[in-house]
Amino acid sequence: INQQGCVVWITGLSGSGKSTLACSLNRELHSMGKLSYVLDGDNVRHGLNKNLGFSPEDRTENIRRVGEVAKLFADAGLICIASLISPYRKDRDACRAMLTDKSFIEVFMNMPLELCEGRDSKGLYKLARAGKIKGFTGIDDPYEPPLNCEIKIEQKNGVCPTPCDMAVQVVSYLDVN
Ligand code: GGZ
Repeated sequence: INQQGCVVWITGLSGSGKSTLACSLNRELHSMGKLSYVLDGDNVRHGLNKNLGFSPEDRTENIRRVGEVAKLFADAGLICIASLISPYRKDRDACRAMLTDKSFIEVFMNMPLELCEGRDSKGLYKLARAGKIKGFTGIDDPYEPPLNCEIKIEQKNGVCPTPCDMAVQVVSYLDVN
């Protein structure tokens, strides 16, 4: 193995396609013989971060811990794919600051709220609109979009890129071979 580690940090609203991209990118990298690993907010919250909720302080701690773990993976030479809403800019920037230049690649899922809400695969937006979940990102908790991300994933002519298209976009940026 001769591989330089890095962190691909995927940020965006619930339902914006973060996990889909993470999974597709992971598969693509594996098929290229690269070592990669996905840290997904939803999964990490069942283990490492099961004592954390969705208050601003807990989200900050969630991101901090995942950032530290991602850094360890990168130090070990892996491409670590972190997919979390990570709604606050300062928290993402703190993760970036843990890593050297070029080894933190921020990917912004730039999908309109209406699209994410329309998908609502788990019915969480509906619950948030009904006031049954408080502090839901995009509804009554802020999402601060990146100001200087490396990669933006967005619709073209009103069409969403496929999981494969998204993965290819990231892989080309990473310049792995
Ligand atoms: C946002 C919430 C909330 C609130 C539960 N706000 O789409 P999902 O369901 O499967 O993924 C979301 C997940 C977000 O966890 P993260 O660790 O990525 O969030 S953060 O980075 O902000 O710490 C969503 C679900 O948890 N979920 N309550 N109030 N998303």
